[in-house]
Amino acid sequence: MTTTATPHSMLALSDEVAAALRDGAPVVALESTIISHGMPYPRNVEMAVEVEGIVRDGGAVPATIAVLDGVPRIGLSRDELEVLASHGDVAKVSLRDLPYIIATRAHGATTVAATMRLAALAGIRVFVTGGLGGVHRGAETTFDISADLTELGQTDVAVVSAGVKSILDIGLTLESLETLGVPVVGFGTNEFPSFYSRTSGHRAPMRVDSVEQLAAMMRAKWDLGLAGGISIANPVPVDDEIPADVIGALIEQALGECGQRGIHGKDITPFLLGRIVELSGGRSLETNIALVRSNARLGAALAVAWGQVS
Ligand code: PSU
Ligand code: MN
Repeated sequence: MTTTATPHSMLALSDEVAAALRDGAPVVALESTIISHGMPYPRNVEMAVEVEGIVRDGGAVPATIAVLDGVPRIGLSRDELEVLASHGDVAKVSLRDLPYIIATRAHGATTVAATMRLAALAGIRVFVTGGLGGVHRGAETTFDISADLTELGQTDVAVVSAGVKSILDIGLTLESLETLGVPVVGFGTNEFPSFYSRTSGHRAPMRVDSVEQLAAMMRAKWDLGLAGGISIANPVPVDDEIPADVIGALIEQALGECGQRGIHGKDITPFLLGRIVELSGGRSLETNIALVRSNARLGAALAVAWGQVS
């Protein structure tokens, strides 16, 4: 059975991605906020190019997603990646920002939420990122809860991440995902990973050890009409991990500074990521890149497995 939906007419697909979707070949979506707001230049563009290569080596076509001059693009050229990575005026675009960025013909780098939606509109079902947004610490007073969660609750895309950073409240994030009906799967682990670390102090609600089982979950969920995504948490490789107590102290410091400086809303996550890179002397950046590589390998394998059952 082949499920080739026609991509939405407002999207601009690269020739390679358009051909792959037409042929029912494996495609992996990649987000762009991680490039523009998640890592410093030029490591960000080097990472983006390298990760696309890893997806290709894994037998799938990479589709990095962003809005350029107001056009949602599915699959970017090297030059377009460079613009996202280095251009000073690229907005961080979550779901609510899409209409404005399109109408004003601006550049926007898409978050997990916005990337999921554009991927689904293109007909892509597997998406690789670094870390998910979630419920921020103190959300009981700030209401700061990422639209990544509500999007996972309604859009049919499997999202591979390295879990949730402890800049967020991991326990509340997992509770919210349960409420939203989102399966949260530990890949080869009983413990839910916390991005830089393989541990978090929270159990993964379910565990799967093969991409064939993940693809079977996707098939079962969507055949049942259970709308929404699946969160696949892939722990950072052992050799690249930063132990939870080491990174925890740096996160506390960065969070304190965030409060003192009055940074809030969509600026919080980029500020914290940048500050943690500085405080760790660059070590967190290496870990971040390593986990995205690892997620790209898993995502490509999953897209191939999905192709067998879709
Ligand atoms: N977490 C990371 N790296 C990132 C992000 C989150 O470890 O780059 C980005 C993702 O694009 C995610 C977004 O979707 O931040 C969440 O932002 P907010 O909390 O403002 O929803
Ligand atoms: Mn937020």
